[in-house]
Amino acid sequence: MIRFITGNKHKVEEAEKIFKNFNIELEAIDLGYDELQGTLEDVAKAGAKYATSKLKKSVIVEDAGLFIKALNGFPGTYSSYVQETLGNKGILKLMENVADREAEFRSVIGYCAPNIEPKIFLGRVKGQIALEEKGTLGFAFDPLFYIEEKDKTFGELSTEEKNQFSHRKNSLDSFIKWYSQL
Ligand code: ITT
Ligand code: NA
Repeated sequence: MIRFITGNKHKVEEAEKIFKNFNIELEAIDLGYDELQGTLEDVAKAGAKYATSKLKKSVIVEDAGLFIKALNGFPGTYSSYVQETLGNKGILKLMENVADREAEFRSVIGYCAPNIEPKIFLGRVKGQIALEEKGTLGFAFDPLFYIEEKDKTFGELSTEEKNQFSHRKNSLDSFIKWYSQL
């Protein structure tokens, strides 16, 4: 069993399905901890360490974000705040008349357990910022994130489809691979 510390129910839904394929049960716990500002890696490490010290148990946390090349990686580590303030409309506005639409979602899983230092696992996926929002599935930036091979945005993909190659799938795969040989 894995404890996933998060306040984001969409992440839980995606992660549950991924872990299920490995016959690992997921327990989601919303600890409501304050995130420090820093790289995804710093935030994931600090979050995992904090949650372990609170619960005295092994945990994973995730810090994720959308990095847009033409905006020098913005919103990046500010993704949560930017989603709540500018939203997808605001991102589209910033990307008006910008030809280079290249973007990347990144996910960093932080794992910690009592008496060990936190470990991190990175996952990424490349895509394009669409010209308009498309689809009602997924969450947050998903309707903006266009995948050329699928000719669809993440907002038009079911959880199962998104789970085939998302940043979260890649970081969790790398975590599960390591965890399985502990
Ligand atoms: P936690 O409690 O797990 O921290 P959170 O929603 O604050 O949940 P993050 O800080 O990891 O999550 O993620 C920052 C933001 O990036 C998140 O709120 C979304 O706006 C966006 N984001 C992350 N993963 C995404 C995904 O798969 N699809 C769309 N947007 C995503
Ligand atoms: Na967060």
